[in-house]
Amino acid sequence: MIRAAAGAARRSLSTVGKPITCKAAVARGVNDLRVENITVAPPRAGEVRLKIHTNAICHTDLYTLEGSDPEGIFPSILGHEAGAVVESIGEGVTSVAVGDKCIPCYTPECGEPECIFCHPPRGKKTNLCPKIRATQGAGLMPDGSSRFTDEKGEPIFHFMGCSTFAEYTVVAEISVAKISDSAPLDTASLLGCGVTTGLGAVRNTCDVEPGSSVAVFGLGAVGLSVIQAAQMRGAARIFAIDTNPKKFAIGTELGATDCVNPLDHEGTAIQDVINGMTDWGVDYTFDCTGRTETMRSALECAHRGWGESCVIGVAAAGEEISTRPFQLVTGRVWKGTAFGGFKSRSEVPQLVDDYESGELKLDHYITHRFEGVDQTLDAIDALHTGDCLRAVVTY
Ligand code: NAD
Ligand code: AHE
Ligand code: ZN
Ligand code: ZN
Repeated sequence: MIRAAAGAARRSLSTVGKPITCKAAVARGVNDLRVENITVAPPRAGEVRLKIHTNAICHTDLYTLEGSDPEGIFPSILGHEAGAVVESIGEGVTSVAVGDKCIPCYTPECGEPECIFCHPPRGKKTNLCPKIRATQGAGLMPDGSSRFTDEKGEPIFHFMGCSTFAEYTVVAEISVAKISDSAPLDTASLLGCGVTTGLGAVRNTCDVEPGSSVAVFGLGAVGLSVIQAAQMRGAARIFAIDTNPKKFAIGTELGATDCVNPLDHEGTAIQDVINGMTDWGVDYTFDCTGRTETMRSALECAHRGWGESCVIGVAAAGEEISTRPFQLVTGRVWKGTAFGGFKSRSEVPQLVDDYESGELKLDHYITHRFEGVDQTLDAIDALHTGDCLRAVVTY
């Protein structure tokens, strides 16, 4: 009798199947972020509701808040680099269960046999599953509606299929990577975007081989994780390039052999500076700034005959890249990467395991810590100071 009553009491306290009112940092407009109470509806079929425990702020969140994202919609809940626990699951969800630790991923992985992106023909590798990209880019769930409403009952849009600047969020099951139950969610959140992207740009997109040379433009968490991965791959020479010399210490600690500040070479294009430090250019170059001019510089200091230049940075709406065709005719390859080419659900869990085993060092990326949704703005301010790699907000 007592056991049944306890069960009934637990169920009555449970939020399963009920709307949850919680705090969120709502992007009401360009550079207009407000902490509000919102209501998060229960997950529908194929969806999962998550309790967000930790949020790392990525530059792409700022880029969208600043109005630079052509897909940017307001009002919306931003955030896409988080550690979470499953609060409830919708009908048909089988890959995660209530209580599982997970990382929401903006590159979903449907894994369906007929998906040529999850199962590419002839073994080609990509992580660009398009299953829900259209609705995700429109700030909606796969059925075309939102799970968020504000205090007036008005809908609020989703963002990158994650929307982690809220104490609770709803995401598609195919966007949830289940991770080890022993993983610390603050560090695990880093693997939701920036650091995974840098690691994957080296390992997957460019497959950097031992003994090669690498040049990294932009030493934020993304660029530094490129350096870390290049060092792990045995690169012989690593150029670390940033206009903020304060970044060179950590760059060197992670494996950079040459630190170069473009501002020290006024009047000389940075690609000419780097080319002047090499015989024929650099084997692999990476843009981690989001500046189209720097993307061109990175390409034009790639090695004659075989150099590969990888665009990681996200450029503002309307920005385009250009170069002389001759740069490509003489053997350079211009490519890009989304989430480092990692398949989210099937490959991110291993990165968490690599961190827990000590093989993958991550703690150094967390330079600032904040508590509570209310401190999201403080965390964003920290990223703007130039002294911050990742600010983690714990909810
Ligand atoms: P960040 O702002 O922390 O770092 C950018 C760095 O570039 C800073 O250190 C800054 O000093 C430096 N910089 C600015 N101008 C420069 C110049 N002219 N030359 C050299 N360095 C310069 O950003 P982050 O969080 O590391 O992200 C880097 C970029 O990658 C952003 O554009 C972000 O949107 C993008 N991003 C893309 C993906 C993807 O999947 N493709 C994933 C995560 C982030
Ligand atoms: N909406 C933006 C997309 C910008 C972009 O390229 N996003 C990256 C992730 S940045 C994470 O910090 C990406 O992986 N895009 C793949 C995709 O499918 O969007 C724009 O510019 O339109
Ligand atoms: Zn990001
Ligand atoms: Zn797919």
